[in-house]
Amino acid sequence: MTNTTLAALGWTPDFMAQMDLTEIGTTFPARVTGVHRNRLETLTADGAQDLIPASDLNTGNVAVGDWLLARGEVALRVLTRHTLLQRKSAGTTMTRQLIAANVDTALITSSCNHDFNPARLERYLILCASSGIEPVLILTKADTCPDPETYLAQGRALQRGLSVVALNAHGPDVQTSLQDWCRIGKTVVLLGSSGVGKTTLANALTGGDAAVQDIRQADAKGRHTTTARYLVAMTHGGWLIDTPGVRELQLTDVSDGIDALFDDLTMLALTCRFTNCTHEAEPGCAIQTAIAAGDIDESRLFRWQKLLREDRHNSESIQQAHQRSRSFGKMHRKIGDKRNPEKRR
Ligand SMILES: Nc1nc2c(ncn2[C@@H]2O[C@H](COP(=O)(O)OP(=O)(O)OP(=O)(O)O)[C@@H](O)[C@H]2O)c(=O)[nH]1
Ligand SMILES: [Mg+2]
Repeated sequence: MTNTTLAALGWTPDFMAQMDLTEIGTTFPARVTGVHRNRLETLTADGAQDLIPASDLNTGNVAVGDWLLARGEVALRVLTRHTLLQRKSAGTTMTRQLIAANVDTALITSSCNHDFNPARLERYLILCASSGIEPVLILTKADTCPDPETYLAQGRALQRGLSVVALNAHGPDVQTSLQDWCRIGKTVVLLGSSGVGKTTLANALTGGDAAVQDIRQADAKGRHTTTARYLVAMTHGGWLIDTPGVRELQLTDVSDGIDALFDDLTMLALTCRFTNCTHEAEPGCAIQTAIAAGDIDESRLFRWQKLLREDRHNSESIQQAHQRSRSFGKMHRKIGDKRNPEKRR
């Protein structure tokens, strides 16, 4: 096993530092490239290897991009991640879904057309801010847009210092345009709605030929061409995770990310006369004053408040669901104890 190979896979000294003495020499690191219910696809310093999860390793808690320690054919444990992207699962179930682990950069993708939606893009930016992942906004289909510059300006306005790139995902310059983020040992993830061109970009960066949507059906609702997540090598080094488009990204436990993206509003709110100001009609509201002066766009205030309400609701609901399942477990154990003569004694 060579360290250069592991480093190229994204292995860093602080993963090494997590191995205890009994694990050094008896286990080996493996990076997860695909997750299945009873099987994990990985890459090790010796190449691709399928691993079986140990009995106490739930593959529901393993994400593409994770580093595992393995012995023989068995995956033993997941090493603490540098970063983790997760979202609230679709539908009403109060669970979180892991998207990808140990990602350095998120390529948040949108098209330069009616698909461009600030509220939707802000959700991805918040997810990145709360996970410590650098976001880059990629605006695809610049070849079909008469004025990409207006979209570039709108994109830059979403977050201070945000890198925004407009391109044609079918064009010859994709690798050059994105080379700053696609380097040896680095991992990028493609995020964005269905049909914006994530897989087209992935193919350009990996030299692959994964299926992309037929452009005539690109607007058909509910069509998702990419259905699973995999870690794939990029042509000039680095690793890429393509993801299926999500219709609406639901956030949970991201209040720190919301504060970071809307830090100007958060700071301004501290100067309102009332600490519990709702920024609607109270006297001395610093935010309403800034809106009246044209310093803040009112729609941004609405988006901020909506996100705060949603995050609070989802985080509380998930906590309540956990509490419910804990008390259910306790009740179950008590009933079990009563029925079990060994424990009744
Ligand atoms: N003209 C043009 N077409 C593009 C560009 N990027 C993507 N497309 C087309 O847009 C359609 C959708 O692209 P995909 O790459 O499948 O989109 P996706 O984001 O992976 O979609 P899901 O897998 O459903 O999430 C395809 O027909 C692509 O050929 C671009 O920059 N310019
Ligand atoms: Mg796709």
